[in-house]
Amino acid sequence: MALVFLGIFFEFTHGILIKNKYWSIRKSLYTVRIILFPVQQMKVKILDTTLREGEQTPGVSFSVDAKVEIARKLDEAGVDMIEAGHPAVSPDVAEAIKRIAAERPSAEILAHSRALVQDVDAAIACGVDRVAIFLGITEKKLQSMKMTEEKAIETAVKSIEHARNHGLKVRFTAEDATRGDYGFIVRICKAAIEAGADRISIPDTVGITPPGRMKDLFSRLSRDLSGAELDAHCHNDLGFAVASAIAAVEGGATAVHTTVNGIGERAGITPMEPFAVAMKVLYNVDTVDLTKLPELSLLVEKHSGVPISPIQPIVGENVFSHKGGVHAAAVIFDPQTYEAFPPTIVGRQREIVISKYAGKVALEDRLKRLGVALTEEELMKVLSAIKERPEVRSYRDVDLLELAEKAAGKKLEMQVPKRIEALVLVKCESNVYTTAVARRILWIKGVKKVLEISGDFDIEVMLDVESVNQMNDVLENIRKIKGVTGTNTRIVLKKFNNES
Ligand code: HCA
Ligand code: CU
Repeated sequence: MALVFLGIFFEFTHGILIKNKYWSIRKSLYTVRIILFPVQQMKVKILDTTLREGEQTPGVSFSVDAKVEIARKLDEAGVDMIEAGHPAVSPDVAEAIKRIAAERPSAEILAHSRALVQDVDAAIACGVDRVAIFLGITEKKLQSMKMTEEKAIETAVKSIEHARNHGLKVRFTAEDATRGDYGFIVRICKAAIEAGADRISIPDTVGITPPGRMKDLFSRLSRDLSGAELDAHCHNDLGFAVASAIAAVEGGATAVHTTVNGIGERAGITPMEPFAVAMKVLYNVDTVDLTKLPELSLLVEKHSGVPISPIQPIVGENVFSHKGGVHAAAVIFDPQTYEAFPPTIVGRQREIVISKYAGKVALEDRLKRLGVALTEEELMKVLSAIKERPEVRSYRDVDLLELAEKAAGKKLEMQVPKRIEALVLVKCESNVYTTAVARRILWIKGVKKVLEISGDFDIEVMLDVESVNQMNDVLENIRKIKGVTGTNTRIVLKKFNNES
């Protein structure tokens, strides 16, 4: 595919100090990043189903208020459709859908439904814009429902017509389509379209379809079901969910189903974050506001209790950090060397980790940012001290300053604000698994250590942060964790230590 220049990203990087004995200048305050995008312009809508598919994650049950809060954030981020739940499941699911629909967000609000008139009635009662009616179409599923193909078509058509007669838009889902008989899928979908469905969902219900096959399937269906809008719903059982969703779009899908953080049945479905970023970076296709992704992710982590892994694309703690000496040096020279796209496009920042893997360039750069300039010999001393302590996973500014003072043999003043250390005592609800809460706290940026303790409180957290504002953020993030009932914070004024 031919490429054309379409995007420029400006980002602030630190200055590099170039000096000799007569002059010094600071250069390259900005990095200009040019990304090439394919010419062919695609369009795709995002349907978020965190509240329906996401609540089918084992262990997850969102409160009605949590659903309303998540739906507001999804709407703010600019998703096109919100699948708010399956009202026939339980009264609280129906209530949440009603409340979300009543807020009249910009996004289209959907209710999920079996191909049953009473399910469709439950959707109508919620005041949604659209009902998503699903029916299993594989031979096995039809056998289990004791239905012939003709009966299945009749059942689908009946529920679709019922919804249309009550003024609802309809999406028809041919459940497990990627394992179904192609001829029958086309037949039942054509009947659904004729009955009034204007969207057809083609789910890879068990996450078994690799991207190449997904693209072919959507190309064929776009041709054979001309006129219908096609949705891709990709499960992640074999790790294909993002790739197959992108392939489906290449094949002709006009909407992709996602959940925040990829939650859902079993291994979940396409996570919104990498899908939306891939659409922008690879195809220059705008979907949602990318800078909203980290906060959406945290919100869903909090309400679902499903922790984000540090290596989760886009939103994981580590994914914009560079550790290896070679990597760090290259990134300091030019971030593009080891970055697919600038972290700023999702509102995050790059970090350079100083550990036994660090090299001279990374260390010098970090010390320079602290306003400390060392001679070559002093720098090498600090570096070898760092390499002698492999157990230190990531050096903090205060530790580096201490090493620099030792190497220089004199007191050095940091030109950045002194860090704040604090101890936070955390109380949990009596029925929560404290270790799960402790693990989640450990992933919050600024948290140094987490201890499970006995006594009036359940967990003790040691913080090391740059400012009072950052301390507030950390406390806020701890309080947001499901199961945390309260915190009690003490700031460290002085420290006495027996460790070397
Ligand atoms: C389900 C099945 C479904 C439906 C997807 C869709 C699937 O959990 O009820 O309606 O597009 O994966 O097939 O999630
Ligand atoms: Cu699904």
